[in-house]
Amino acid sequence: MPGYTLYGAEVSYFTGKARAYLRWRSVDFDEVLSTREVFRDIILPKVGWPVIPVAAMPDGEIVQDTADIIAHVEAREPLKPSVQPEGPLQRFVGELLHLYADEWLVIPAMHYRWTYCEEWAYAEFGALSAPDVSPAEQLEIGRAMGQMFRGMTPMLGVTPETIPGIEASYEAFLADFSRHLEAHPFLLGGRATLADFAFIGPLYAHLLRDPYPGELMRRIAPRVAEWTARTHAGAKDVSPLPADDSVPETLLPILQRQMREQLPALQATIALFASWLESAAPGADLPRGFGMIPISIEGRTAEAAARAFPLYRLQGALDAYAALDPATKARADALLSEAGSEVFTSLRLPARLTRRNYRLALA
Ligand SMILES: N[C@@H](CCC(=O)N[C@@H](CS)C(=O)NCC(=O)O)C(=O)O
Repeated sequence: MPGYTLYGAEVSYFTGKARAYLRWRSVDFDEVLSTREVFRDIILPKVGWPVIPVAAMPDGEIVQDTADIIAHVEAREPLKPSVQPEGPLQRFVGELLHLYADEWLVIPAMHYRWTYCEEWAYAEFGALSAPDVSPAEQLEIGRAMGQMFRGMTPMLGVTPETIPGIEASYEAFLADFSRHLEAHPFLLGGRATLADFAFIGPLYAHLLRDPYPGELMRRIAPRVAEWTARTHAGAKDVSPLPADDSVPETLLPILQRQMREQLPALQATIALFASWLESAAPGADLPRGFGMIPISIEGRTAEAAARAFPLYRLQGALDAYAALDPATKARADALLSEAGSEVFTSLRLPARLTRRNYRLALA
């Protein structure tokens, strides 16, 4: 039986997430570098816009968005254990961490790459895009491509004012995650789950592999560097997750940071989404952003784009919360209260979101 194909690159955040998952799942897959030709011949004609990773299923179906790629592979490969934790509380916490890794740790990931590794990143982008041309030509191609990504950093709220806050927050996150890893091989316990692969997004391609943050991580958080390399290599499970659906206490500081930093940004984005909805046609595609919102990281504030996609990952976490039975919901509420956010339980999306034609749309 033919296997899966993953179109992507080492330098890409979300390719790392999909690659680590496929390795852990032990399915037969080839990775194809997303060169200019692959964008022209496969990604743009099938997906309609330039994005990686893209996966081809064994029957040729093309899937984009890492959560959809993972869900499609899970549905086709009824292997145990599932990438999702067995316990509903564990599953909910896993979706919160998924939201944090995909849509908030992107801030330090982009900051460290584009503030400290700009020229290096241009060379990397050029080498993947046009592997057969000279290094000088690669640099030119990489510069044109990379400048688009570099240009996204102010939109994420990376500014001279916030940079000290972003660095303080990231270093504190590394310390918290290191303490967690002293007690547990993976986020929810003895085996890898969806949240681990989501963490690989920022932590592998940008924060371990890029030279400046890679040196920083190895120096101040060697346990996180070891976890990142191990999980990216295929995450050998050590033991099942706790059967009582418990969640490691050492995750609390990470959840507290998420609730403090990311939740207010999500709340502000929901308010702008609600205004946008007033004049949106049923089933409309969502814009990439709804305007600007304030963000605050370790007391440093800036305006950032109110990005639409985080609302889709938030919907995943809200769905996992809504699926809890009353007793488990009470445990989730206690955890959220310890994490400093009772607000989460009252968050509502004013409309349901879906993916249609590889884009985010109103359901
Ligand atoms: N939510 C998407 C995000 C994919 C994504 O943002 N990929 C980056 C590279 S790591 C990209 O190609 N971005 C292009 C763009 O956003 O225009 C996923 O999970 O697959």
